[in-house]
Amino acid sequence: MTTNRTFTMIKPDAVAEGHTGAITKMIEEAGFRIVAIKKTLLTPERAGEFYAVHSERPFYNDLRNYMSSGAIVPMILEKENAVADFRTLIGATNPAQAADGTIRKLFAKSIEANAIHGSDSDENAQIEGSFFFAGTEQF
Ligand code: IDP
Repeated sequence: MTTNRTFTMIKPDAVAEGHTGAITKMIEEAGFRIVAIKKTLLTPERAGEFYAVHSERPFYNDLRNYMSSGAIVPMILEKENAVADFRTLIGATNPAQAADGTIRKLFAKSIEANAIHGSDSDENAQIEGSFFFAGTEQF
């Protein structure tokens, strides 16, 4: 089912460096409506749960620690073709390969500390949004 929604979170490096406002501005200027937003902290356990799909990867433990190292800003976003358009806006996982003008090109520090998450399917957008937000928090 296509929902026109995606899920994102600004990751600890970008929040700590004060890029939340600039990134949120880029997201809104690209035509996304913010349906839900908050600032919160993941425990290593919750971070591991969010990235459970990567549990066999060599970077999994580092990723859990990184994602629980500081505040994050999760959001649910709405726009036609949201999932694909948002992946284009954030750029490649590795900022060295991210296109000019993308959020990761502008703000990411490394392949791990890459500033922002974007869901890779409508199904995952729904699952990931529900991981952080109750239905009553989505407007
Ligand atoms: P994506 O976030 O672009 O969808 P995924 O492959 O789903 O990329 O990886 C999830 C996250 O895990 C990445 O955003 C990044 O923070 C981290 N990650 C991915 N590959 C590596 C790696 O090779 N080394 C360290 N961290 C990685």
